[in-house]
Parts: sequence; structure tokens; C-alpha cells
Amino acid sequence: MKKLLVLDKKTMNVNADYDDFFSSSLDLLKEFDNEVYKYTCQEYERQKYTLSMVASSSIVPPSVLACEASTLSSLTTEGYPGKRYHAGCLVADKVEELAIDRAKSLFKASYANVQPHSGSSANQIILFNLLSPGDTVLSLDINSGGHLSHGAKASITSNFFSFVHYGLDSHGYIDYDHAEYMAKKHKPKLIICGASSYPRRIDFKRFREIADSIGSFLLADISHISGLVATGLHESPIDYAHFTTTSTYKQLCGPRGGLILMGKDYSIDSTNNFKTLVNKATFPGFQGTPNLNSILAKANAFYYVQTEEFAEIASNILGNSKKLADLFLSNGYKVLTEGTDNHMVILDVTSIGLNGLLAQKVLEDCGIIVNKNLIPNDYNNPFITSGIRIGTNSLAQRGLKQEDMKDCFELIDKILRSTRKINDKEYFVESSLVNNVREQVGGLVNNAPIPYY
Ligand code: DSN
Repeated sequence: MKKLLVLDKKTMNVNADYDDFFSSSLDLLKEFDNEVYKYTCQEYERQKYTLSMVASSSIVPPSVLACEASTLSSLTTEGYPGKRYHAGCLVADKVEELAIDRAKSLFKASYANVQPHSGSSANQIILFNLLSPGDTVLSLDINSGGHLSHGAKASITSNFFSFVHYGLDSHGYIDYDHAEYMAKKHKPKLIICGASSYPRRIDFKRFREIADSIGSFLLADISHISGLVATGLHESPIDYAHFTTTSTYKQLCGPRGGLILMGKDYSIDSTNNFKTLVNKATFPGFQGTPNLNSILAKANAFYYVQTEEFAEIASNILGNSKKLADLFLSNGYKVLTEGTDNHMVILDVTSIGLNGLLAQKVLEDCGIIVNKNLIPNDYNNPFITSGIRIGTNSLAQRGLKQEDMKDCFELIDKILRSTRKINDKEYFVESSLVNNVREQVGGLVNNAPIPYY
């Protein structure tokens, strides 16, 4: 077997194989570990020939992939730039400073911490360090579209804090009056706004007013909409929330990771300095060594999101979802809130005799990837669900525009309308129809290749 990395101890030169590793890393991987190599190819093929409409994902550009595969992976670098617990951080410090500067510039923030390993970690860093066990937190219930880390029963957050929830009104919009009522009644120390499955704009200003009225802190989790926020297509919470969190892979086309931002309240006074609190809360409070390769990739994603190319993609993300929502509505589907203000369209598929699981499965058989989703007051459990959530991030990245949404709609419609539920987990559909739709999906993706291959 060929060695990948050999150091000549006399000259301290790295064997030429190291260069080979970069120039033909996949060939070397193939030779060194064919089993792993095989999966990289299979997943590439899967993505290339399917249409991903998963609202919580995007397509990672090649430059971000290159950063993720860089030698910064080999670093142990506890601490922050200029204050590390290990030597060898000359480049790492520059990388982290660059990522911080770019994050601040992108979101017009006064403070950024680029170390959180995920959006959930970013939320937990704030929760576990700002609050004491037993403190009350007000958030959107997961059954109404909130996120697991916002106090769902299955999340560790609910074991430590006392969560109370605001809900949705009869049209499926956040009920701000109810949020205010719950805030006044329970006096939470923290209010969380932001959602995983909510198609409408979020009124961050109103949430801050509610928080101020009872002297509580406000955390805005913009994981799903951070690309729209960065491009001005959704109002920014930066100066309304005390803390803003986001994952970096959903709509920022970045690596798996998280980000904590603060705006005008980042340093409220000399004794209550949020910057110090969040820095300490992240490291050493919650995490150890940051992923420097991922921080490099975040820096690159923040750069990409500032380009005109991404601004056009963001505009198509929004235009496409509005168009899809219109098409579903005008063709008799039950669309939650009867439309969308962001990248997602949520359908109640029980109105066409299916459930979320069956709809997700039959669409996947045809090469269309969506995810089953709870809808408000869902009588189905989270594994079955009554809805599906359709997202347009990846469609826009593949170059699909509003005029292409009719084709996407017709493919989904054709297969869903022809599927018959046998029981909660089984369905019947003519295999010839599945083949036919799969072929049409193939035609569509051939005309809309993944941008970088
Ligand atoms: N919350 C999950 C989603 O929205 O799909 C992923 O973090």
C-alpha cells in the first residue's frame, strides 16, 4: 500500500506523496480505503441525480469543501486568537480573525463567535451559561414549528430549564399577543424566537418589545433564514436580539457549524459584558478545541454569501418558494398559512389522503427529496407526521427559477395524487408512474447540474 504522508527525517521534507494527496486526493483515497471512497462517489451520484428540497440544507460550494479538507483539521488550538493554550497557532489565529471579521461585516454585527460546532451548540452555549438550572424560558413549541434545542421534551435543554411556550393563531402565524401574555405571566429570563418549520416572517422588533416589558433577554435563532437575513430579504434581528444564533450550513452554504452574533447590546456595561460571557461560555464553558478547518470554511462561506451571485440565488430562493406555494394553493392543496415569506412551503398532506412519511417516501422513490414534518396540533407522531416541508435553497443554487417551479410542482403533484395509502407506513402507486416521474426528474436535474461539477 502506498503511504500518504512520509517525512524525511534528515531533510525534514515531506515526501512528494503529500503533494499527490492534494492533487489527486480522491485517487489516493480510492487506493488507500476503497470502502470510504465508494461512499463519497455514491453520495455524489445521489445528490447529482435527485432534486433536494430539504429546507434545512443547501449545496456546499467547492471552495468550502476545499477548506473543510484542509490541513487546519490537524490543529489543536484551545482558546481564542492571541490567547491560545497551544503553540503553532500563527495561521489559525489569522483564520479565526478573518472568519470573525467576515461574520461581523455580513450581519452588521458588533461581535461574532465562530467556534460553535453547530446551531444547537450555539443555542446551548447561551442557555447553559446565561441561565441557572430551573430558570424559565419562553419559546415556540416544537409542535408549532420550534426547534428541538428550544426546549423540546426530547432535548436535554428541557431537563435543565423550565420551558413555557407561545403558540400560533388560527391562521398559523405566530401569536404575538399570546407571546406577550405568556411573558407577563411567567416572567421568563430568556425568550427565544426563530423556528425550524415556520413559513412566515418573524417580527423581531415585537419580540424585543415583549422582552423589554418584563426585563428578559432575547435570543433569535435564524438558522433557517440566515441567507435571507444576510441579503436583506428578511429583517435582521441583530440589533433587536441580545443574542443571535445560526447554523452555517442551512442557508449560508457553509460547513456544518454554528455562529453566535451580537449587535448593539454586545457589551451592555463594564460589569455585564456579553462579549466576555459568550467567549467564556463557548470555550472553556461548553466546547474544547474549535474546528479550525470548519472555521476556515465558514470564513469562505461568509465571503460567498456577500457576492452578487449569492444575492441572485437568495432572490430565487424566495421567488421560487412563493411560486411553489401559489401553485400548490391554486391546485387545492392545504398550504400552511396559505403561503410563505421565506424558503419553505409546508403542506398538510392528510388533505390528499396521505401522511408525511408516505409522501416523503414516494417522492424519494421518484428522486425528489423532501422531509416529513409535524404540522400544528398534529395528531400523527413525529415519525409519521401529517405534513411535508418543501425548501427551495438547493433548487435556486442549481439555477432553477420561478418559471421552472411549474415543472417541480407538476412532478410532485402527479405522484402524490396517484399514491394510495394502505396504512400509516405503506402505500401503493403504479411502478410505471414512479419510473416516469423519476425519468422526468432526471431530465430536470440534467438541465440544472450541481454548480461545481
Ligand atoms: N432542525 C432541523 C431541520 O430544520 O431540518 C435540522 O437542524
